[in-house]
Amino acid sequence: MTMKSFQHLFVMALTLVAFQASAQFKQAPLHYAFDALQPHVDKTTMEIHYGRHHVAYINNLNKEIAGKPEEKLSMDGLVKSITKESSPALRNNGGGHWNHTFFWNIMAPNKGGMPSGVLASAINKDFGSFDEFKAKFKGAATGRFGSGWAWLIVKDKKLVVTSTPNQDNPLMPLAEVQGTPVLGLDVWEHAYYLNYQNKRPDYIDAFWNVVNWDKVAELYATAMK
Ligand code: MN3
Repeated sequence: MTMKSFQHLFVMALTLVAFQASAQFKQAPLHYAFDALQPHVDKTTMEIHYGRHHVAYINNLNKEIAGKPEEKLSMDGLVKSITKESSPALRNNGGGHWNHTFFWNIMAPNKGGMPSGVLASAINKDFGSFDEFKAKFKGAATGRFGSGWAWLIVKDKKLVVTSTPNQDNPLMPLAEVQGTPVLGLDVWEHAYYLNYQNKRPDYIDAFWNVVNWDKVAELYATAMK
């Protein structure tokens, strides 16, 4: 083999290694346009949030797990494996990827309104009414100091409102309140600052216009199995 073809082979092998290392977690396509959630979530925020923030979590996650057993895990498996002993890079970026993937999926254009069926009954049973649930969720979202998420989760077959700091997730064994998320709201400033500045409560109120309750009902049914 000539030196040149050896070098060529070496570069190809390196490319393959780099490709495999970054191929574990990928961003799913957004199932609506960047401007589809306007005026509630503005186009520029969606572009930057989906196209830069979420992508950075994925890239940093793939970098962190390259060559490690975590590469073989599913997204749920990865998040459920994160404990207090995990590296901050794994915790923040693993959570960041899961949380954002989930967030894009529970929103959709021309949605909002009220939940129906089994989910609506469960909300009434566990919170008293839809309005009481919304007030509780808003309380969790406004009360989360700094960056984090507000959640509606299923815990022991009941619906519970909770919140997590940073990119933590209720599926992580380290979460203060553990359960399966069926609804989540990103309350990091990057999620709302361009459109709402410091008015996080206005962003939370607007969120109800883009919640895809059909998707939430589906997640609820799965979590109750
Ligand atoms: Mn975010």
